[in-house]
Amino acid sequence: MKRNSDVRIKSVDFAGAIGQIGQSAPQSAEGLPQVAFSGRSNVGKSSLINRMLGRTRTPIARVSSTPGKTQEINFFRVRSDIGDVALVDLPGYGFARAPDEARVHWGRLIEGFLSSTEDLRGVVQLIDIRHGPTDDDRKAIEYLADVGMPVLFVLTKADKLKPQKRKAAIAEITAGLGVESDQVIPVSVLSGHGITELLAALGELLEDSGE
Ligand SMILES: Nc1nc2c(ncn2[C@@H]2O[C@H](COP(=O)(O)OP(=O)(O)OP(=O)(O)O)[C@@H](O)[C@H]2O)c(=O)[nH]1
Ligand SMILES: [Mg+2]
Repeated sequence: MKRNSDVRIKSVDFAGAIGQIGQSAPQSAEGLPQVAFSGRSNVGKSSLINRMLGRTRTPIARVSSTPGKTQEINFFRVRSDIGDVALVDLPGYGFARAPDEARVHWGRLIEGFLSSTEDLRGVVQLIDIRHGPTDDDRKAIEYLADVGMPVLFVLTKADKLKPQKRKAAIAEITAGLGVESDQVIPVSVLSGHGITELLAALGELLEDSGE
């Protein structure tokens, strides 16, 4: 067994995917509390999941520098000492080259999932630390607030800014979002910065939601 930061991951399996609108979550993820990762395409959702699970060398979630890599809703079943949980890798939005048809499909796929799941305990909303929230991010955040979903904000690619700029960006984005600073976690999958904090915050979220 290996330790990933302070949280011990006991096992990780790919549980399956939702590729079609209205399809239900894979059976082997059924009954597990779910945490979904939301954000624009290329922001780093799949990379973050791999890093959290200690799977950077043998990625379990597919990563690409080409936006639009994740097209399905992928479920990863995790057993860990913060509990058993399904991490849900959502396809990214705001993919500039996506035709309208793909955008509509994306919306209906995500909507179908969100409206059918009773196991979703929270959403990790990813925002690129260099750019702050885009218009699409704001729409996603608004939607999550409207449905009363607990949200943790992760600022990705923190390694791309020098320490001083990073600090300023964190303060600015946190103020702009109007949330508490402990709800905003800067991360880097390259350095591992913020991963311990994120796992701890997820542990708390799962505890608060009765898991
Ligand atoms: N420098 C740096 N690059 C990162 C970091 N996280 C992700 N990346 C890079 O960003 C690109 C996109 O990462 P993905 O994890 O595939 O992004 P995604 O959000 O899953 O994208 P979609 O599947 O298209 O929605 C890849 O080239 C990653 O290597 C980070 O913390 N630092
Ligand atoms: Mg992805």
